[in-house]
Amino acid sequence: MAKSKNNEKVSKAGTGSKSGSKAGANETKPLIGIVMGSQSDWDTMRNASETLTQFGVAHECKVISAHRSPSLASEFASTAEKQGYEVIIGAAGGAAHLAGVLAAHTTLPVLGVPMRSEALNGLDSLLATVQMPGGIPVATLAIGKPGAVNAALFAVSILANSRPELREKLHRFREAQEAKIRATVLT
Ligand code: RP5
Repeated sequence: MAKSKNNEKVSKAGTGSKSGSKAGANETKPLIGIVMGSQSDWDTMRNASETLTQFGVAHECKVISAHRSPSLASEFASTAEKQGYEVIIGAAGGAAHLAGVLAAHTTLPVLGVPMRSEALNGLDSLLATVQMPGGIPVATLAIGKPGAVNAALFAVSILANSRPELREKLHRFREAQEAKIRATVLT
């Protein structure tokens, strides 16, 4: 993955062809923005990035803090649609308002991933992310690594609505998971 600025990583993997007017074209512009509140979230959120890479989905990872860099947060989210993003993943821990703040500035789908925190083991992050008042939705995933992986998978299923090749990859992913379970022998 290329590093473009201090706080950004860009994956240029294409998704293959997109249905509609762009059929057959490789999509190398980031479709998913993975935004996290701190560098300390990266160990968890790299799992989201790796999952998107596995599906060949171009994405960008950034550190943006809702409270330490509030204007950057609003600038990113309010221009995300114009920049071509289709889904934003927002990850934060503690008083985890990042996903909600991003969602306040865009109508793109925002998926929230609560980080495991030191003080309350992520329960604080979960409640802060999930309890959005009606009107500004944040679809919240599980705490930590499973949430990071599932946010990426959820983002892929959103993109797959208009990209048959991604839908096919999701089917193959599920089949591989099932085959692994079926082949499990307890010793
Ligand atoms: C949140 O505070 C971040 O998302 C992170 O999970 C948590 C702790 O941040 P650091 O103090 O490690 O930078 O804003």
